[in-house]
Amino acid sequence: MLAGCTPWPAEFADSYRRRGYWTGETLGAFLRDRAHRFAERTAVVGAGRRWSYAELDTRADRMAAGLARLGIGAGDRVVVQLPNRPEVFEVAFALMRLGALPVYALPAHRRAEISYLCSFTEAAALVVADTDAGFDYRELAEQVRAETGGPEHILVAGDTGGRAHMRTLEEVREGGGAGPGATAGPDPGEVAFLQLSGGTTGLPKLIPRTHDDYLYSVRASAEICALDTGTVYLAALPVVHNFPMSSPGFLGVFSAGGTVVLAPDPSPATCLAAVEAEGVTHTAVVPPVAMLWLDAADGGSQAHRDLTSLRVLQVGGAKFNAEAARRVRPTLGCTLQQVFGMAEGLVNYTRYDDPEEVVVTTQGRPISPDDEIRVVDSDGTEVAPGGLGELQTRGPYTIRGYYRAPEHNAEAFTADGFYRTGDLVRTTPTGHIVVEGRAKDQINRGGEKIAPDEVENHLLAHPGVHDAAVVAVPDRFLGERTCAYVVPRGAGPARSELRAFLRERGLAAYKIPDRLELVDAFPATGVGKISRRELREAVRAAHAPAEPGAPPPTRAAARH
Ligand code: OOB
Repeated sequence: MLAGCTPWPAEFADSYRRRGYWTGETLGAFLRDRAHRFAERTAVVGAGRRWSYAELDTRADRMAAGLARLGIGAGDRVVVQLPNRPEVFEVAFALMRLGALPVYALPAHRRAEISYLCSFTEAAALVVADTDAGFDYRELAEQVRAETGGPEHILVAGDTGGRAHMRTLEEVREGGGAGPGATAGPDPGEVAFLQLSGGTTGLPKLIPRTHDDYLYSVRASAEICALDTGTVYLAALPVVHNFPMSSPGFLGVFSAGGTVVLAPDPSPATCLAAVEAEGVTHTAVVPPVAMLWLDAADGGSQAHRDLTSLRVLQVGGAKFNAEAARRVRPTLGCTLQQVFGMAEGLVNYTRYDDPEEVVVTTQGRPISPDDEIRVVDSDGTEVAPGGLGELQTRGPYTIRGYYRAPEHNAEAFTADGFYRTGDLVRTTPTGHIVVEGRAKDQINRGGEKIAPDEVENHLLAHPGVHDAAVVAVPDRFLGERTCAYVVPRGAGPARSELRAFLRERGLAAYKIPDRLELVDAFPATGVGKISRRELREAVRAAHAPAEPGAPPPTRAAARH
């Protein structure tokens, strides 16, 4: 296995193969097989293009040959930051056919994140769009180059704008010739790509997923979601995220021979128009987006849309409020499916034949009979059935360790290989999971995950900041928003200056605190050095949530 990754112990790997979960297929071979079976069917629609399965397959081969000519090959890491355009599939499959690893970055990431990804993975190339949603990714790539001295190749979907040291994807593809050459292809047990974790510590962790483990979750998801050649799936979220990639996502759709429609943004105006125009049957969104769609369809700006083709709305990434969940069927006329997943592996779905009450009040049950689930208290002891505790899991598609992170792995995984999800859950007698809260140091801003530590470190780099604590504040729309409490040094910076400072440091916009509060001091928390986490708890307790309708501070908080 790729250096810096933790393989499954042999007895587990053998058993997952014996049980038929790991079939020995690579993602490159998977696309080839579908191209044979579904050749002229439409695989992808987006950015004004429609590609058949055969066309996507041929393009991926040509792109692979072109990338190989640049010297990109097995084991190389390539940071891919592309919006929802068909090229993202071409590039991803090309890299995986070569045994090179896409490292998926979100379109929202900026210099801080991309520089980190490029240097941490020692990336051989960075693939970006020219411009998207008014942002110039080529400039970002130049800044990353200037900051990190790498990567060697910058490849642009679209136009390089005359930058001599960048190549367009078209040039790479055209320079490649007909096919991939005679490479044996990667081992199906190898890591196929690296995905970003939400992160709980200062820097995001990378998640290595193998061909075998990932394709199992894809096939099983496509089956649970009953996808077939008639499926038209709208990718409303960035497809590089695990949810629209594999739960069942575009890969599940390819698995079944359906069509993926790429939406450039998740707004109701864009997406509900696409549902009507393309006859979309399935789609996946995060809770705040679901709420916008519900309001737009329910007498709002998109009330005139014909949404009768829509069969399933998946909602996941953060807890979907039961009241909003109840509105899905009457408003959109489709089935709700709750999805509780994580890029580390485990994915839970409510099933289509679950009673309505289960669908609106639980976050589903695991994909696999071999997903092992354990709910434990703070000592690591299993709680009684139905009790509240932290979810730990291990199974045929859940990683055993992050990439190049031995110290973090020692904390994030138990000695017997269970992943500590950091989610507080309880299970129902039917085996469904209800997510009740979080034990981990992470903020979930409408599905976008933020590590408070990472933002605090950026704030602390400002000379006018003495101390900083970033905490979640409840929010009816996003679930949570971020608030940074800052103790200034001397006169201290203005709030607007701090925000500008974070932007200049190249932090993605969703990580910039929604609220900034300047305070004289943080609450005293006893003697000695306290952890950042304890500090955040004290700060949270000292400042009652300001959101109207939010729960009152707890008694412990009121004491401060
Ligand atoms: C998905 O993946 P990630 O890696 O961005 O985030 C995982 C975390 C979970 O540990 C949990 O804290 C939270 O996001 N989460 C949910 C949830 N789905 C994810 N919390 C409550 N209810 C839900 N339905 O977010 C992801 C990956 C694959 C499929 C769906 C979501």
